[in-house]
Amino acid sequence: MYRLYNLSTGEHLFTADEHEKKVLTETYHWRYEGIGWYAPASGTPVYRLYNTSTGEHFYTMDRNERRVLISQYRWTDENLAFYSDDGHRYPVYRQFNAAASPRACHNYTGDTNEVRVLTGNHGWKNEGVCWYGTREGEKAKTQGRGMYGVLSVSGTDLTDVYGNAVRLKGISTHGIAWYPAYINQGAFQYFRDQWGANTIRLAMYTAEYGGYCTGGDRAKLEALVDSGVQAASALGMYVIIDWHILSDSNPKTYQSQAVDFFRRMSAKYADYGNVLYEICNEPNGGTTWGDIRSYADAVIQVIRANDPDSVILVGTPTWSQDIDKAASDRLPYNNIMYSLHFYAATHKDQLRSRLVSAHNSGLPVFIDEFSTVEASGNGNVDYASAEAWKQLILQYHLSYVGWNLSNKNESSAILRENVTSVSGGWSDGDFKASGLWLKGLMQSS
Ligand code: IDC
Repeated sequence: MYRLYNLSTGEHLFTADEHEKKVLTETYHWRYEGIGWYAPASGTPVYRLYNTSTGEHFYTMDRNERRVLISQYRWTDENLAFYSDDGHRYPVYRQFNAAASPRACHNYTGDTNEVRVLTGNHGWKNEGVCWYGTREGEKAKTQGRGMYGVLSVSGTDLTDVYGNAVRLKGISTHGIAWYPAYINQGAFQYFRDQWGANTIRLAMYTAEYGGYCTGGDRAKLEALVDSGVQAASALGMYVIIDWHILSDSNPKTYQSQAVDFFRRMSAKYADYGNVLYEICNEPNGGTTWGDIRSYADAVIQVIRANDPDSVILVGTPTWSQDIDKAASDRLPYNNIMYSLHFYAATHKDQLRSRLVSAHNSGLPVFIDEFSTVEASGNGNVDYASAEAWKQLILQYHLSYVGWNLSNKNESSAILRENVTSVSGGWSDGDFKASGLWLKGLMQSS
C-alpha cells in the first residue's frame, strides 16, 4: 500500500493503484512517502470512502461504520480498497486529529514509533488497531522535501525518482539583499496555490551594492537564503540558490568565495533533496565557456563531495545565452543543466533557434531567469515574442523561472509599485502585465 501525503491539506492517502499514485504525484500536490504496509491478496475487506465536502478519504473494515457514513453523513462509497490480514500479522493503527489544519483528519500507520510521536505531543488521539497487514512497510529510499521527490537529469529532461519528466515552474526573488521581505512562506504559498508554481529562486547578487563579495553582510545573506530554503521546503517546493554574478562578469573573479559558499550550502542542505544550485547567474563581458568550465569544475567538485546527486545549473557566456558553446563541450558530471535566459522584448528568433539546436543536440536546458519585457528589466511586455517562447517551453517541456518578485519601479517586477503586502493575499489587480503573463504560463504548462 503506497502512502501519499497531500502538502496542502495534510492528508495521507493509501492506495495499491500504481496509476492513482502516478496521477496524484504528477498532477496534484501529493508526495510519495514510501510503502505504508503490505496488504494480503485476500482477507477481510477494507472499504474506502470519500467526503466530497472536505476532500478526505477514509478507510474502514467496519461495515456498520461504512453504512452510517454513507447514509447519514453523505460520504461517497469508493468500495473495496484492500484486504486486512486474517492472520493478524501486522497491526495498523488509526489516529485522529480533531484540530488539524485546514481540517480534521485521520492517519493510519503500523509504525508504533509514529503512533507514539503523534499521540505524545502533536495532538493526535490513538483510535487503536484499524486493520492488519502482512508485514511492515518501507520508507521510500529517496524522499526529499520537494513534491516530486529527489530530481535527476535524464537526457534533456528533469525527472522524478520514477523517471517521469517533471517541469519546475518558478519565481525568482529580486536581489535578496534589497527585497528580503518577500522571502516568507505566505508569499511562496500564494504562488504555489494560486499560480501553480513549484519552485523559488533566491537571487543573491555577488558584486552589486550590498553584494556577497562586495561588502554585503554575509551572515545576514546566508540567513535569508536559509529562511527561503526552509519556507520552500515546508511547502514541498524546490528552491534554487542563485550565485547572482552580473557586474563581476567572470565567475572566476570571486571563485574562492563561491567555492567556500557552495561548500557550506551543499553540506547544510545535502539531505534536503529539493535544493538546486545555480553556480553563476550570467557570465558576460569577455568571459568564455572555457573560463566557466574551469570555474564550474572547482565549484561542482565541492558540491558533489557533499551531495552527489543535486541538480546543478550552470550559466553560459553572454548573459546565459550562448548555450551552443556548452552544447559542443559539456561538463562531465551527472545532473547538470545549462542556463538559458531570455527577455522576450529583446531576445527573439536568433536566441530561440539557438535553443532549438541545443535541445535537438540533447543539451538539458533550464530557463532559470526570463521576463517578457526588455533585457534592461524594463519596457513593455512583448506578447508576440513571449508567445513564441511559450510554444518552445511547452514543446520541449522546459523548466522556467520568472524574474522578479518585487514591487520595484520596473516592468519586470511583477507587483505593482503601490502594492505593499509582501506575504501573499494578492489579487490579479496587484500584478503588472509581466506578472499576469507569468501566471498564465504557469497555468497552461
Ligand atoms: C536587474 C534588476 C534591476 C537591477 C539590476 C542591476 O531588474 O532592478 O537594478 O538588475 O542590479 C538580468 C540579470 C538581472 C537583471 C535583469 C534585468 O540577471 O540581475 O536584474 N536581467 O536587467 N539579465 C538580463 C536581464
